[in-house]
Amino acid sequence: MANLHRIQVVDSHTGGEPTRVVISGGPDLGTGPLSERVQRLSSQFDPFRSAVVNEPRGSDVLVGALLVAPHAPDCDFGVIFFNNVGPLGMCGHGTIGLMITLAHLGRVRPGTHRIDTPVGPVSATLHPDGKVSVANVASYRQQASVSVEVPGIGVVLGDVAWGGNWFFLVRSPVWELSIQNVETLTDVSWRIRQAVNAQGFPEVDHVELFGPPGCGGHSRNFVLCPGKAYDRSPCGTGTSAKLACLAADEILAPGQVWIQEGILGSSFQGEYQWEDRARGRVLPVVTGTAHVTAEATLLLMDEDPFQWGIRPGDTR
Ligand code: PYC
Repeated sequence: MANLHRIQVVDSHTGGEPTRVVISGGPDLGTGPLSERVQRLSSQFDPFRSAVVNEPRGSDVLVGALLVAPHAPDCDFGVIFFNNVGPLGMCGHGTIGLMITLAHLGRVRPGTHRIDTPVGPVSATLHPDGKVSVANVASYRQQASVSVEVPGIGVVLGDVAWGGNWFFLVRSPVWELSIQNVETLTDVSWRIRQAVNAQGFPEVDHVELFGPPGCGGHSRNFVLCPGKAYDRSPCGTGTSAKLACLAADEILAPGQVWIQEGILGSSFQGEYQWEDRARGRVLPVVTGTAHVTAEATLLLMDEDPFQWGIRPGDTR
């Protein structure tokens, strides 16, 4: 068969949110810091990203994880996460999925492992009971109580915060966070994102809504990701950004547990320690579980008009 390319993957889900780890068949991104290699992925190998996560092999909600050699000397693995529209800085649910995948493949045992990412190294602890704790990059609130005029909604109040990705965490108004309401939640979150971007925060690409918990946690969230898919899990980087805001507002003390529910009712346990109290920087730890769902080989054939996935602009 002419020009058949094989990509070996393992799929998992973390609280309902899928991750596809690329085990082999990925592009050679060279060496150097992962912040540089992720740029190479975008500039030279974007069709690979699309082939792995987009339809017809994937879907808008799927997050890919390309295993690479680490650059940071103390790391055991390197990973570059990406979604339906481009790369992600870090991914909490994806790191939990990655650890469960590596355990499934017999490549890690319970214990703590250092993982290099484009936004810095993180630690992931695989516990004997199968839970995974991710000690994420330092997280912080950049601006509190930002007021945004959103067409069709009115004034929306929220915080801009970093948790490995940039978030707008909405304080008010509050919407009904139920799975029956995801179309409305997607629509309002997308409009909020556009207004936030236009109002001086172009870096914000995730929007996080909050409401009362439904399963015994402290809060429920709905997170809209950059490519307009909503996170089925409570979002690890979004939970990290939330912890930074709770710390800044003195609502949660260091070491105190915060249970963040996602839109499906699955939850992450979060806690933090201060990295630099004066600068509002926290070190979040997010704990959750993941399950392997498939081992597969993706086939890319030259004669397939959609071998690189369906990308906006590809249709005739
Ligand atoms: O868990 O950090 C996360 C995440 C980011 C985008 C989707 N999930």
